[in-house]
Amino acid sequence: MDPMHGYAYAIINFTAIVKDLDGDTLNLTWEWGDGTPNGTTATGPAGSNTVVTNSHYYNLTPEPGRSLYEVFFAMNLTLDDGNGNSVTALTQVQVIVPVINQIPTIVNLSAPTNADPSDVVQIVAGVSDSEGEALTWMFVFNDTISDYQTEVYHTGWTAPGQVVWNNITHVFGSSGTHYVRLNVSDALPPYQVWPHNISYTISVLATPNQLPMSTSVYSDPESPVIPGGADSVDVNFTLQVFDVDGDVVNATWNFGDGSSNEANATTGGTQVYTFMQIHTFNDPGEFNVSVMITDGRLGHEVTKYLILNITSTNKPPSIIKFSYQTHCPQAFVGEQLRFEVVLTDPELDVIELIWDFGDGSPYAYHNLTDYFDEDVTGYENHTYMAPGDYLLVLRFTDNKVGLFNHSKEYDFGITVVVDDIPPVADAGQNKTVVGPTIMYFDGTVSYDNWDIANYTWTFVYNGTPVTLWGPTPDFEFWTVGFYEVVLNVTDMAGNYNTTTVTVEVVDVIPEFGTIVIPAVIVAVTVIAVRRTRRQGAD
Ligand SMILES: [Ca+2]
Ligand SMILES: [Ca+2]
Ligand SMILES: [Ca+2]
Ligand SMILES: [Ca+2]
Repeated sequence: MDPMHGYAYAIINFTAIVKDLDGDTLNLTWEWGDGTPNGTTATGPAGSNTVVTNSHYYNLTPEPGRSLYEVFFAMNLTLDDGNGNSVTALTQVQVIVPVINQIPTIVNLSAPTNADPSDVVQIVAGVSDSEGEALTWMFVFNDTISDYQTEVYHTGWTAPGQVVWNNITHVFGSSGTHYVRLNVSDALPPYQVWPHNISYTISVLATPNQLPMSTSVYSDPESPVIPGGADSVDVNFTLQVFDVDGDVVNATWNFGDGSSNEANATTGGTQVYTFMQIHTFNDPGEFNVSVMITDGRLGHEVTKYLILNITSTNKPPSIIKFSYQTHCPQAFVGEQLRFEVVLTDPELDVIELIWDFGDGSPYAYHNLTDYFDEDVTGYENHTYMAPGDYLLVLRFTDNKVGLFNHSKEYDFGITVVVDDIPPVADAGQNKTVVGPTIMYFDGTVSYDNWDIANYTWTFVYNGTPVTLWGPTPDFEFWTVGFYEVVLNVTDMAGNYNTTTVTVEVVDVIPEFGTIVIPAVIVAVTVIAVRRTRRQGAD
């Protein structure tokens, strides 16, 4: 037997009056009727009424769910006089089992008050019994016409008073009121009767679940405007939702601008909920704002749309100044030109600038951000490699949408020519100097319509060719003689021109110069040279 079951017992005292007409000694056999071994006693010579007593300990096993009930035992007492004479007397022993067994208690029986007929509905049932006895559960489903389904469950022994949960699921299948009756008993058949069979009934209204409902989506402001100078506009959205079944309603917002979805949810119930979202739009345009609401049931998705038109007062950028430098009114082939453009934008937006030099060379791309006093400047160097008339195009935009056209263009015609004008070489005046001395050449008076790229001075000194480079080279003459120095001047385009300057190196200054003015100049030059040398020696 389960230890929880407990036990009871009864000590029954028996008294019998016996007599043997022959005065024999009597042997008594006590059959207790409970299956335990018989008891045996004996009398002395029992010629007259003799009182015999005995007692028996009846072990009683209490039965589940039963209180104060009677148990009967058939006790047989047999007398034997040892001479083959015996007699048996039957006595019915009535024992009342004194156990007080409490009835179980239905602690909980619950289900949703409303359910879709096709829903799998959970029915929660909890029962406790003071003795923790094994329980029999019977769920009876009734559709107001008949008990159409009965389910029976058994649960085992628990600690006394522990709540036993026996939750089940049920599909009601048809619309209308359904009753769920739970009968619970802690007794075994045939004792599953009141008061140890208790019952409790709940009702569930089965009605088809309805889609959630909502208002339209509202935006505030209705027609949002991104003000010039601002990067974005905040828009408030509202939507009211309602579910007649009290289901939790979830909403998924898509703002149509590529941003992540946002969500709202109710906490259930049949009141009207208002969903709110604040979203920041970074660009003007037409946006399809959608909200999908659902009560979580298959096919119960409801979507509402709002076409939101966002405008901007942003103004486009413009060019303030365009310039470039060249050596002539026209640019030369091979000349590196430096272009400069100054732009402005009312909102100081980043300006995307594309340079198209019109000669098929790759475009140059700039993102101008470095504003100074509301202006931003772009530079680009470019060299045209062939002569011609080119159309230089600047395309620029702030990549904004707003007032006016924000894709702008600026054209500039530029003529590029080949430099075919040679430079003019000038090697300075012929000179007569007293050797030894350092002769300082000066070709800086040479000029070209573009630019001189190279100066080369050549002469023969002591039978050896000498080459000097640069506009102002120098050479130390020791040997008296008459030297013809050729200056070759080459321009950036490779055109060149030559000239000759003579240097006469003498021992002494001639007393009389053939030409007065050159002699004076030479003298000045020499003095200057000597002064320089002395200073160098100091
Ligand atoms: Ca009980
Ligand atoms: Ca619903
Ligand atoms: Ca702008
Ligand atoms: Ca030239």
